Amino acid sequence: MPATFATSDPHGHLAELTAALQAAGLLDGESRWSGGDSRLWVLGDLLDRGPDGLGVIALVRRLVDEAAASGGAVQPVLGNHEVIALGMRRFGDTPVVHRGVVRTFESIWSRNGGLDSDQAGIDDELFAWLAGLPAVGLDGDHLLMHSDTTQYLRWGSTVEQVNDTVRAILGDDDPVAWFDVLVALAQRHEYAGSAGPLAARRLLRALGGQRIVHGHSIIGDLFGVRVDSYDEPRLYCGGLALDIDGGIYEGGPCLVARLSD
Ligand SMILES: [Mn+2]
Repeated sequence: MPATFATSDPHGHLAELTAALQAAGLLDGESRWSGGDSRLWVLGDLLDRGPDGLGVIALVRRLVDEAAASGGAVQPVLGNHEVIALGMRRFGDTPVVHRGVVRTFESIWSRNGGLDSDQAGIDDELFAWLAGLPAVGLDGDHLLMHSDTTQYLRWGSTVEQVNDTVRAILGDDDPVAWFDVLVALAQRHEYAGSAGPLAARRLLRALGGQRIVHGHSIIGDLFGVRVDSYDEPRLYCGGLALDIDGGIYEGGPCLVARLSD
């Protein structure tokens, strides 16, 4: 059984991501895949906020090919910042009436660390690649996704349905439907607190797996601790959820979780 790893929310921090993957034994000194038949999940928010989102995307795309050639796999997952960046690219400052409110992708993009340098590199080919990323994945007992929300269930009751629905929306030109995806993926903290286990079980029962692995909510924020006070993912929700977002852009660690051997 090959080893399975997950990392999340690199947000344009190419050097930190590279170093973390090297420390995990998945990249060599030349930044080439050295993980053999291991599997690595990258749980979204590749770009925005940090200096080199395009560099992060280029690394991940190269590793998808290199890992496959070694009998392993690298599987990126859609984050809310991919949707923000793609929405900015496609709809820009076009006013969108969403739930009775006039909004634009540009205002959300600019208020959430969007970078012109990332936008400049999103050509049609990269747009299609990002828009085609799965929203959720199942790997053994692990259910992997970007956001700690049950909103995924609005798109279907199986992993395949959820991914097909989101892909169809992002493959189309309806800005209101795009905004629905954006708002849903911006939700967070639903597995925390006393209601968390019920929410987590509902998601796991529908989509499969025994444990949710997510990014999106920085461990320091979710648990009210300093981002320099931890160097491991945080298991919570009675063991039903694992938060792997160390909070790179706030000075926290780039975490690489080893999910199984
Ligand atoms: Mn996020």
